[in-house]
Amino acid sequence: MTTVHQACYQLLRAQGLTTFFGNPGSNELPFLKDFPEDFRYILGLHEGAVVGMADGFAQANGTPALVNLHSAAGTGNAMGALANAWNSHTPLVVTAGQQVRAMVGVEALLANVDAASLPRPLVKWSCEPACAQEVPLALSRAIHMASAPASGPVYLSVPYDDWQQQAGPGVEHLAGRRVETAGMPGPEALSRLVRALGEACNPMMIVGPDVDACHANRSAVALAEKLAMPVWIAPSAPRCSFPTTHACFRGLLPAGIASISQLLDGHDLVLVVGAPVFRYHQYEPGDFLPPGTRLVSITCDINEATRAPMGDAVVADIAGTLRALAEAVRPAARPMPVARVRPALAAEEPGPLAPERVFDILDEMAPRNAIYVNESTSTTNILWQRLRMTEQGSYYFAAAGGLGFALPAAVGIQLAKPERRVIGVIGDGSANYGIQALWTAAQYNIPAIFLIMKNGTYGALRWFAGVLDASNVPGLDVPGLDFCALARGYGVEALRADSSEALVASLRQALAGNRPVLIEVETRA
Ligand code: TZD
Ligand code: CA
Repeated sequence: MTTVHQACYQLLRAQGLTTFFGNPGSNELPFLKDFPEDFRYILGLHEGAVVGMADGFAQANGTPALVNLHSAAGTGNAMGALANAWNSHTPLVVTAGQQVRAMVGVEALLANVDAASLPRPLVKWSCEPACAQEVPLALSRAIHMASAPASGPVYLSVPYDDWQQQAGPGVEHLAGRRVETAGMPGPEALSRLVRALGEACNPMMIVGPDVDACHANRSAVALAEKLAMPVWIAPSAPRCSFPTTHACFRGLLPAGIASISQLLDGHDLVLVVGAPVFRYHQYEPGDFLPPGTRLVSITCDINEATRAPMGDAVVADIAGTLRALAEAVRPAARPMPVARVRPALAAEEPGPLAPERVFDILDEMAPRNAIYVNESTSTTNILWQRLRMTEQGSYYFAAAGGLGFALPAAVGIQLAKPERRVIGVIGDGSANYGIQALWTAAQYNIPAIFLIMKNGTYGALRWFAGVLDASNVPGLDVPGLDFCALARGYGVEALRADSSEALVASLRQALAGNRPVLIEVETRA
C-alpha cells in the first residue's frame, strides 16, 4: 500500500524538489515525519526569511523551490515575501499544514480557516484538496502550475491526517509527468516584429527581469548589437538582464511616467522585453509615450501584457523569441552607441563613507562574477552606476519593493550557486525585516557576505518625503542598531568598517574565507 506521504515524496523526488525551506509547527509534523535522507530541510527562524531564502534559491536555479509553512500564522508571516515572489515570477510551491480534518470546522487552535483564500492574490493557484486521496494530484498540479509561464508562487494546504491515508489507485502516474508549454510567436507575428525593428530609424530596447530569468541576456546583447540600439533596464529592476559594461548599455530607467516618457522621446520604436510596462513607482503624471514613439513588448505574462496602459504586446517565450529576432533582423547601418563614461572614482573624505566610495571599493574587490543582492534602497542608482555586472544572474532586488528580501535571498542564492560569491548590500533599515536568515547562513555554513550600509535612517523615505512634500514625518530614523552584535548573536562572524581601509581589509578577509560574514559600514546619509 502506498500512503499519501510516500506518494508525495516520490513525486517531489521525481520532479527534483528535494530541498525544503520551512519553519515547522504541529500541523506539519506528519508531513515531515520519516524525512527521507535524500531530501534536505533548510530551517528558517521566521517565515518571511523562509520564503525570502526560497525565492532567492528558486530564482537562481530557475526551477521551483519547496516551502513548508505553519498554517495561517506562518502563512501570514510570509505574505510580504510572497508579494515579492509573485512580482518576480518566482516558481514557489508553498505548502502549509492544516489542522486535522475533524477539527477544521470547529476552528480548533491552528486551524487555517478558508486556507485557499488566505494567500490570494499573491499566488497563481491555491488549493486545499477535498480529500486525502487528492493530495498527490494537488501537489503535482501545484508544481506544474508554479513552473508554467508566467511562473509564480502557488499554495497548498494539507490537513495533517491526510499524510497517513492510503493513496488512490494509479497515483504512480503523477511522479514522472511533464507539462510543457510552447510559446513561440507564429511566423506572422515574428515577421511583423522583425519588420518593425528593421524599419525603425532609432529603436531602443528596454530589458526586464524575465530576460535574465530565462537566460537570454546573450540574445539581448546580440539583438542590441545587430540593431546598434541603446538598451535600458526596466524601472524598479529586480534583476540585471544586460551587461552594464556593454557599449549599448544606458542604465536603469527612472520609475516615473513623465521621466520615462522623456527618455523615450526621439525613438520611433521601443522594444520592451521581459518586463511589465512599466513598474512605475513615484507618481509623475504625464503621457505614457512621447508623440511618434511606438512601443512593443514581449512578455511571458498575460497579466503584464493586458494591464499595460500603452503599446502592443506579444505574449511568448522570451528566450526563443529574442533568439529568433537576433537571428532574423538585418544588421543596421547605424554606428554603435558609444559606451557610457563610468563615473570618476569617489574621493576619500573624513567621516562616514560616501555610498559611492563603498561601491567603488566593492567593484574593485569583488570577483567579476559576484552576485549582488540589493536592498540598500537610497543607493540603488549609485549601485547601477558603479558596479560592473556582466554575467547572467548577477543582481537581485525585491520585485514588489517589499523589504526583507535581500538578506534571506542572498542566503538562498548562495545555496543555489556555491561556485559564485554572493554579496548582499543591505540598508540598516532593510536588514531588520529578514535578519533571522543570518542564523540559517551560520548553521548551514552558507558563505554569503552581508554588507550593511549603516546611515542611521530610512534614507529612501527621506527622499520620498521630499517628493511628496511631506515634512515633519515621524519614524524615519533607526539609530542605536548594532549589526555586529546581532550577527554574532545569530552565529555569524562580524566586522565593522569605519573607513575605506577598514572596508578594504574586511572585504579581503570575508572574500578569502568560506564562511558567512557580516560587514557593518558606516555610510553618509
Ligand atoms: N516595510 C516593508 C516590508 N517594505 C517597505 N518597502 C517599507 C516598509 C517602506 N520602506 C521603503 O520602501 S524604503 C524604506 C522603507 C522603510 C527604508 C529602507 O531603509 P534602509 O535603506 O536603511 O534599508 P536606505 O538606503 O537608508 O533608504
Ligand atoms: Ca538606512
